[in-house]
Amino acid sequence: MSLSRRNLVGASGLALLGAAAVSGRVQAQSIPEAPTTTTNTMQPPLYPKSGPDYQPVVTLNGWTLPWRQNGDWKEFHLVAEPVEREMAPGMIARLWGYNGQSPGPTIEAVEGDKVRIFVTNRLPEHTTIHWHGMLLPNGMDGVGGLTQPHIKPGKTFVYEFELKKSGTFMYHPHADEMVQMAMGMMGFFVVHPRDPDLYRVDRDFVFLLATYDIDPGNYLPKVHEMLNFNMWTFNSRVFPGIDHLVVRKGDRVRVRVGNLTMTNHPIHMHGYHFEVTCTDGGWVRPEARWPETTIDIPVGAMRAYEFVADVPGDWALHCHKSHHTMNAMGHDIRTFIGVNKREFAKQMRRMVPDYMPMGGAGMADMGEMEMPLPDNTLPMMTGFAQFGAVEMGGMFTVVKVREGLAAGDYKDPGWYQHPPGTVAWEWKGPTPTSTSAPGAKPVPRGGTPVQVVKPRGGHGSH
Ligand SMILES: [Cu+2]
Repeated sequence: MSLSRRNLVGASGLALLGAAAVSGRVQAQSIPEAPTTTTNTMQPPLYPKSGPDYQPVVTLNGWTLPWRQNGDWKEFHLVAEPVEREMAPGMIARLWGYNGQSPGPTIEAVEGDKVRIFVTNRLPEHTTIHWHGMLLPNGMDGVGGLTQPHIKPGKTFVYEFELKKSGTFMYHPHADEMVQMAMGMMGFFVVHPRDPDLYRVDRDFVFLLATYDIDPGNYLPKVHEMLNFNMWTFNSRVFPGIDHLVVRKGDRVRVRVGNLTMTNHPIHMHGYHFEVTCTDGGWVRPEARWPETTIDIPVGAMRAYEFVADVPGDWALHCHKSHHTMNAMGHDIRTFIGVNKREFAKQMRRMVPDYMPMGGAGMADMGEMEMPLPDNTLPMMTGFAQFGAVEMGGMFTVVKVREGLAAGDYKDPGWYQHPPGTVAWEWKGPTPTSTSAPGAKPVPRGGTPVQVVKPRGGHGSH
């Protein structure tokens, strides 16, 4: 070995030694395996086998990354790579993600843990990982160019830090962000309190909001899109492909929602008044929690809410922007409400033989319509439940609260069996004709009140 080579090794060896004193790097002798999956249904929670007890989270249509203990360190291995994600049966998206899926696996650890995360880059371009919300040394913050060199294709970098606080964090690249996040690179990082009883819940669900612009018949998102997305997803899945949140009656439930899209999403849950208990800045003190039925998830933020599941049923959980509960929607669709479709369709069919008129009385008929679709796209509104078409897509799922489930049983219990007499029902008797509200002036049928302005002075000259 030449002297210069020896010097070079010595120099980097010195740097290693300096870091080792802080990080215990000498213990990082080998890279742990990188578990991978192509499954897109919710995997069972990963209960801790050692260390402090905690209630593990479940990731809608996702999974938790297994780790190995190496001395004081919990070691994880993330692989950034191209993946295929089924968004709902009938549509596949070619995305970038981690360990076989997008979003990446959820990372779970405990406050005070030392974590060592190996990140291997199998993308065609460089990347990094930023640990969103995490309090850590600056050089572990993952901002390419600013706090570290980029991870070139084929290379593996190591991140090491101690988990200072419990809470809910996220991970995503801080390198060519516009492309890499538009391609689906993101994941959750949940840190449980060291005290197993602190803020303990019985069920803990996590999902990330992600949006894509994928033209019907295509597989790749258009990465330059900023506002006009057409796939509005929970964990890169759309209704009816999104897992239900199965809950045992009486359980205390937490739902953690992270937003890595380019717009806010007001997440609304039916049937309950919940409390906001955590942001990506940490836990909300119990005396500062506030009641909600809709929680707006700002861009680049996480909100967790909790409730006690005391009312059984099938409760809708969805984004309240109504365009976000639609799939593959063309935004240039005209509004046809009030148009006589029959005459219009006759004229259209002269030009377009298969033309199907839609939306003459609203858009609800689209929910039940079976139209031929291009390959690899989804109907705009779809999904059926026990009473018919739900007329939703996108960011919509169901919280299923049931009596008598076993702890940790997340299996779909089917649709809710309503007690007799508790479902809205059709009136079959006579319906009286409309009458004016007491004190109101008569209104001409079928129109807004016409304001009659009498000419002043009775001359009628105008
Ligand atoms: Cu939304």
